[in-house]
Amino acid sequence: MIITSVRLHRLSIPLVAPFTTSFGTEHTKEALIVEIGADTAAGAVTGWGECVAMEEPLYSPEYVDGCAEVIRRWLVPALVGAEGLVAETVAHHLRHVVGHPMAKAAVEMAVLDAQLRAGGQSFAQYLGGVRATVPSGVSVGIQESIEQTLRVVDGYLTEGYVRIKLKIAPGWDIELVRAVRRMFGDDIPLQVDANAAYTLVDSPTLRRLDEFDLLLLEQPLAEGDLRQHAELASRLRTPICLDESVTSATSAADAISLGAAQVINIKPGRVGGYLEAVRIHDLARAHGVAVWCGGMVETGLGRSANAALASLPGFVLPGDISASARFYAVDITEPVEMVDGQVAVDTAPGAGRAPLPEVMARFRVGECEVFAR
Ligand code: NPQ
Ligand code: MG
Repeated sequence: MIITSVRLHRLSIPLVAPFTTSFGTEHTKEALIVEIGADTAAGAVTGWGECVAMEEPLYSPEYVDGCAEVIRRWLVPALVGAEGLVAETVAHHLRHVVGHPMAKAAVEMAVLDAQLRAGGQSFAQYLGGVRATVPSGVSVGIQESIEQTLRVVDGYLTEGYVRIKLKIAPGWDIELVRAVRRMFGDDIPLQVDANAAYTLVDSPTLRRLDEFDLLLLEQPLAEGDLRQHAELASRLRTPICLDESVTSATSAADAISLGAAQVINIKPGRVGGYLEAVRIHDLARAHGVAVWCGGMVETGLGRSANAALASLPGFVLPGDISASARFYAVDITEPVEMVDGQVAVDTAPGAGRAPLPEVMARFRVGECEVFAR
């Protein structure tokens, strides 16, 4: 294909409730959507990509307005002149730019979406999906009280979510998990996510989680602490799952080799795109390491693409792929639905759904034409 136009859309979308993690509270989703126009053998097509970077660099070094700048100044100029551009060569054309996986992933997703729309193939078909639906888990933010958390968890279980993930932080961990287990029993699939809030000094506290039979403990230590995660894993029975630490197939291989990750949370944005996400899936599967698809509070665009990824055979644990309604009263695409604990994998060409212009207009806080031929 040849890229004929690139437009960035900055949106601020209200959340149904504030979402609090160990690193902060979000009231809105600060979204960045990449729209690419391309000429292909099948004619002119539009491709859509979603950048998952947050408003502030608290989860990872990237942040949404920084991503827009990197896309505008360095990524798009490196692609517009490329002859015979395909999604499979986007990462190669962008390799001179150090880091910025979330910015790169957004651009690659838009190119892939355009390519698959032109070719009439869905994300799931292209990526190698084997399931028509994926089990739907939900991530529960830090609440005002344990009682409030129990009410929120009860609501999600009643809705049908098949797995609960509790956000934890120092001082908001053992008694929380104990209360949830006491109220809902030992049979509900339950896991916790620390978003890097602990250090190895906390291992006696974290070891107390072992009595609650959790599916996993997600990212207890800092992003760069692979060796420390391996040490912690040797002290705990609960499997360690890495999120922030896995930024590429290379770091996934390091984590597996070191014994730092018994499970891996794959987020396409964090690792530079859906193609690298599939490579991590393949690597983990070859090593017998379970993976599941994480979430970054995506709009329906990224949410649908994540469901497609999660339909690959190595995704053996429920992901953070909840319904649009978990976060949004109004999504910018047709909402992703959860029915009987499952999210359907879209079968339409490309990412399955596209942003609705009138809804984007409602939430738009910025727009930039990066390139037009
Ligand atoms: C995680 N996500 O697994 C994250 C981090 C996270 C679903 O738990 C706005 C945008 C708020 C992205 C809060 C879930 C967010 C966000 C948390 C991502 O670690
Ligand atoms: Mg996480």
